[in-house]
Amino acid sequence: MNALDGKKILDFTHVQSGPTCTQLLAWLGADVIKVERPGVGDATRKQLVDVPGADSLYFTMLNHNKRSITVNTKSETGKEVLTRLVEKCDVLVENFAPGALDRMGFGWERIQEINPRMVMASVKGFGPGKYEDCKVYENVAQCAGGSASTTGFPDDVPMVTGAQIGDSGTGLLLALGIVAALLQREKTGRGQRVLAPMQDGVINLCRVKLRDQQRLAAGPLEEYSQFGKGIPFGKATPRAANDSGGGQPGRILKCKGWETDPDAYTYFITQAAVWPKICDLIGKPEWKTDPEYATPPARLPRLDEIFDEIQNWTMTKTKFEVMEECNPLDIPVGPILSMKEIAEDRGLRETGTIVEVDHPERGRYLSVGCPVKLSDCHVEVKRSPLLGEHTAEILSEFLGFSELDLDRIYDSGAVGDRPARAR
Ligand code: CAO
Repeated sequence: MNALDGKKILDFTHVQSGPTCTQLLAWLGADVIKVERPGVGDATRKQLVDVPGADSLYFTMLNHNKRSITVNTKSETGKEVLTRLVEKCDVLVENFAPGALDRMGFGWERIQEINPRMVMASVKGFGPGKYEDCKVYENVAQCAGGSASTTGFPDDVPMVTGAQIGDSGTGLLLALGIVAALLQREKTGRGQRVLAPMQDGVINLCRVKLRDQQRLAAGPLEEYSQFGKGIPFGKATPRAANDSGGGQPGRILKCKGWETDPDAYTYFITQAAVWPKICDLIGKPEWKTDPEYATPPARLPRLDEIFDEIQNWTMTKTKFEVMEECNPLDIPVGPILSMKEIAEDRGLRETGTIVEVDHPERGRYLSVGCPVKLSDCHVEVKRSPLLGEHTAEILSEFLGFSELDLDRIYDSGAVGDRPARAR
């Protein structure tokens, strides 16, 4: 038994943000039925293809544990099938461009008419307001959500991050909204609309930068490296390079091998509580008592010098040796792991965070497993569905269409070709 067993999700999502949400719901036990256009499917199936003819990794890594039905929801028969799906499911999740569902004839009013218990959940680029009609992709959200203006080096252009905080980040938030709406439905009997705008999702993750924006009014941000360098602050929260976002100063420092290995670095945090241990470790015991270095406020204008000295020590160690020496001393450090190292990490395989999955078209590949672990809900990562793989079983078993209906539905062309075994 899994947490969301019995919950039926009508998955109208595509690309990354929506599929992240429904994949998580599927991992937690929901029956997720992905509706795709016949012969076309989610655009990502054929994007960034590495194995000719097979679904791409982009698609397979975002659509685990789902079933796929192909329906042209703009045709009359397709609308009939979609209506039946809305009747039978608990949640409709979508991340179409604004207005697409209304144009299809399945706006919120209509959904409520068909199934008042349905939760209708959407990812959009922006919430209500002047940008609500815009199409949005990941990097647009990172820029509009304050991430890009605060990421990168102060004397360089704004930067987007590798973590897909706009797409996958917002998808995770949508899943939370859906589960909350389902819990509320238990008391009210009613569904509701759930909206997760990507801009809001990114702003939520950039909270500390809005904190710093307001602190600027009280003077320079002393924990930023730029303070120690004497560079004046402007009107807005600046890009902070690799400075830590909290009250404990941290930097990325070179480790042994950095000259040839682009990832031979460690993150090093000079947490106040372990300052004496750091001083001993790097061979500067006098800094423990020297008033110029002994307290956090005294250190703030000297962070460049302090981190240079720590780096002289880290450069004599590999990033893993730094970890091994610092961990027993409770000094917070973290190796800069490459994707290759993450892919090969035995521990991550054992926890199911990185999983190996078999696929009939592409063979074995790695995927990212469920990021939350529940002690009483066992997640088994299953391969993504082929396009329309479950059309026949969903039409007959899940929706209960009769043989006569099935002949009519297939003949209309609304659900793609009839598979041989379903004839
Ligand atoms: N049968 C018939 N038509 C279908 C269908 C089906 N099964 N599934 C989708 N369609 C139609 C839609 O109804 C829509 O038609 P209209 O334009 O006539 O209304 C059309 O396919 C395309 O949908 P779209 O506009 O959402 O797709 P797009 O590729 O042009 O835009 C994206 C993609 C992501 C920019 C847009 O969907 C969007 O802004 N989504 C919201 C924000 C979001 O989630 N962005 C992140 C995506 S992950 O990077």
